[in-house]
Amino acid sequence: MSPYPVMNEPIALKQKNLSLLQNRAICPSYDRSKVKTGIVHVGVGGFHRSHQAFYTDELMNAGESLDWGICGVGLREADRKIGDVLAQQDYLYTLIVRHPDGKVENRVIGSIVDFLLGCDDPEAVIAKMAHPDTKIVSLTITEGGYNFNPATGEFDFSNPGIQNDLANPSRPQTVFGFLTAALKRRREAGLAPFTVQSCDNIQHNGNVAREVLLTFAQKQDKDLASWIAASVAFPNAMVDRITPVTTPEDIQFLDTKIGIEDEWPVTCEPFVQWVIEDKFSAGRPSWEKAGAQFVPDVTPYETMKIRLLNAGHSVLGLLGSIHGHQTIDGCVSDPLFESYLSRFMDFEATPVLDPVPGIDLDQYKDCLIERFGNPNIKDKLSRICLESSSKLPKFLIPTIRENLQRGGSIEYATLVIAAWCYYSDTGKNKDGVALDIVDDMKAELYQAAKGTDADPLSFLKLESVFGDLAHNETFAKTYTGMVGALYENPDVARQMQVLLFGRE
Ligand code: CS2
Repeated sequence: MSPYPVMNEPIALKQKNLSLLQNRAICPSYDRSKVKTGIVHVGVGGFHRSHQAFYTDELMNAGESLDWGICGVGLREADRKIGDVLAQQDYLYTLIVRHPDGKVENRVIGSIVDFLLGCDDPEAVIAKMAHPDTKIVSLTITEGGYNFNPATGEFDFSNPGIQNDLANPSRPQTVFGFLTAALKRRREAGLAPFTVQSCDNIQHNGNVAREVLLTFAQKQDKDLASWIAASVAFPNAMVDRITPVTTPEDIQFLDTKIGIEDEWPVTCEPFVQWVIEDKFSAGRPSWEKAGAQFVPDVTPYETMKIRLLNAGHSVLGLLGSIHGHQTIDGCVSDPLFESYLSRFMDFEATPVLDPVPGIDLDQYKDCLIERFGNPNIKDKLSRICLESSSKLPKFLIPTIRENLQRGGSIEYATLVIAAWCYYSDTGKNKDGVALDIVDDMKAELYQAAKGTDADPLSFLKLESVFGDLAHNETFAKTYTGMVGALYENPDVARQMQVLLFGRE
């Protein structure tokens, strides 16, 4: 029997219908008409909606201040759809929290109260960021959005959006142009600056945001750059909640089983974590009351999360794609992949991690495997492998480098790089089925990978990704053996078995 009662007609998700939806989902208990916008958030993807917006909604439900509502911002044409859907639903959406045992909690989130599209009306976005009520501008702009070369750390001024923003400061296209234009306006108006709060999976995300913004601002207005350097806070943070891409089945589930018409809900796991440095320029919500943790130094937490969870995802994503797996839970239910992931975490990632205050790493890793195995979170490998060129330099390559320095094991991670080469070159899995590769560097990755026959190290010569890794003899030797074997026989499971058990 279905665990859900037979529903009456589905009800459209809108403010005026919230009282009718109360018995179908947890709904905001606060008066949304009294919510002020204290946060402007750039990048309203699934992750922002399952994480920061969720924490903020929790706070308001708990009776905390209503001064921290969120105005979502999209900068590109591709963000138009989410803006339109949210506007049509009075900025409400449903978070579908799926537990491993099949339990589902549906919760209507009310903390987003507005949305602006930068490419339509840049002035409206600048004005909102410069508004006296705005205290925080937060970002989920993806690992690649910080616009620096991961190998050299240099800011990419050749990016056409950056060129536009330097030439037309009042009609910016990139986040850097918007932030500087709004901070300039606040300074001229005698207002305190907002905090710039990064929520991306980058080691020292706040420091990185500061560095790239200052580099950009210096080119535009040195005096403004000095003011930003002296007065804007950029807290570092570790953010975590697995949030797969919304599927038509999620929409259908809400409509037919729960009776909520929501055009763009978000599905996520029950686990959620946010560890933040308590450094804010103009105050902050009491997110600790909703379970966030404020610490003086977030470094060990973020390193742990990026090098175990995110790197673990990439390990499964690339090896699993070639093998023919489709999802992360599909990978960890395969004992070979589960053992491989554990071994990578225990032998390669953990030895180069510092101790993390209050966290038992063995428990953390067990919990990761359990989270990855949640059979109700169908996290597709295509999402995990998306933009690998900006993920691997942050998630996996630092572990290889540090192990090379201290003579540690590198085999498990190196096979992932070899698999990435094979994947970029052939675009197929071991059985010849085409894979859907989405990466800003797709063409360069393909060019470099396709030279492997003539020169086994060809792929590594992409210096913006690998830096000087090809010059390391130990790495070059290990990689050459693995990539050669993979091109000879793409049955990646054979090589995984050899590493795990010393035999096929
Ligand atoms: C994933 C992350 O994009 C990726 O490769 O590892 O999106 C991951 O699911 C989140 O960081 C979880 O917090």
